[in-house]
Amino acid sequence: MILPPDRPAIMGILNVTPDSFSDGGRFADPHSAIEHGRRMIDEGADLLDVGGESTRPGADPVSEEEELRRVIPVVSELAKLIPISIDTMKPAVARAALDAGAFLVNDVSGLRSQEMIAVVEEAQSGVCIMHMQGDPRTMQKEPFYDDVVREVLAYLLERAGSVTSPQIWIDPGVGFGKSLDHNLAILRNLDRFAATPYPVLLGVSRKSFIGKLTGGAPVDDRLEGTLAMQAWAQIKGVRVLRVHDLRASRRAVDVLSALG
Ligand code: HH2
Repeated sequence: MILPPDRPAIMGILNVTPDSFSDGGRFADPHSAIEHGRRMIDEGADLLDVGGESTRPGADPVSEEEELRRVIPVVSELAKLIPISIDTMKPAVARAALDAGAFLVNDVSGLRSQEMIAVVEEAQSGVCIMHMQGDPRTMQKEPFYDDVVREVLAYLLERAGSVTSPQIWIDPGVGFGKSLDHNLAILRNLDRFAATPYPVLLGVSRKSFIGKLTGGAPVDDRLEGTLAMQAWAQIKGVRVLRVHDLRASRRAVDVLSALG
């Protein structure tokens, strides 16, 4: 897809899962997921990110069969209406979703798997490479870096060099094997990510670090914190914002983009 030149694209989050950290269970059946996707399109989404496996800290992995059952009907239907990315760590799910009409693989495991690289290469699809230290079950136990910004950036650039996809996005992976201080260091330095040749995607929506910075606000009460951080990301040159709250995010982006 062609990214808007004058504002970040808004990627609506569509979790077809019973256990995602903020909207788990709300759109777990394909019918309600498709309806929610349509609502996000009406509210100004530029693309939708369909996922069938929660990656929240401690989440249990889902079988390939179950993940396919959750996401493929949703991808097939919504790809007729809007660009779709598939949020998966499984090469077979990525391949099936691309066949069903998705244009990009959002791989939160950051193209660690040769098989995933082969899927993207063969389809010449888009890919978003996200950085994660460890895996979802263990990643928040004791994340450690000498220099988080340098290490995450180096990882993303190295992996981006491993594919010839026509559309490569990078994502520092806020909350994925990172402490509050690690997240803040990355956010302070977003311009270093934005200075690479690759568009930067960022997901801060409703994440736990926003709860921590707002006196322990619960997950359904993190909108102001989310919008504040997304505005900062927009100013720092982020090209794609991954969001739960479509209408509010789109309005905030449109107002800020009026400044040019
Ligand atoms: N965050 C989540 C999932 N996928 N993909 C990218 N590229 N960047 C992110 O920051 C990101 C992501 C986690 O959020 P969510 O989908 O709301 O929850 P869950 O993983 O529990 O389904």
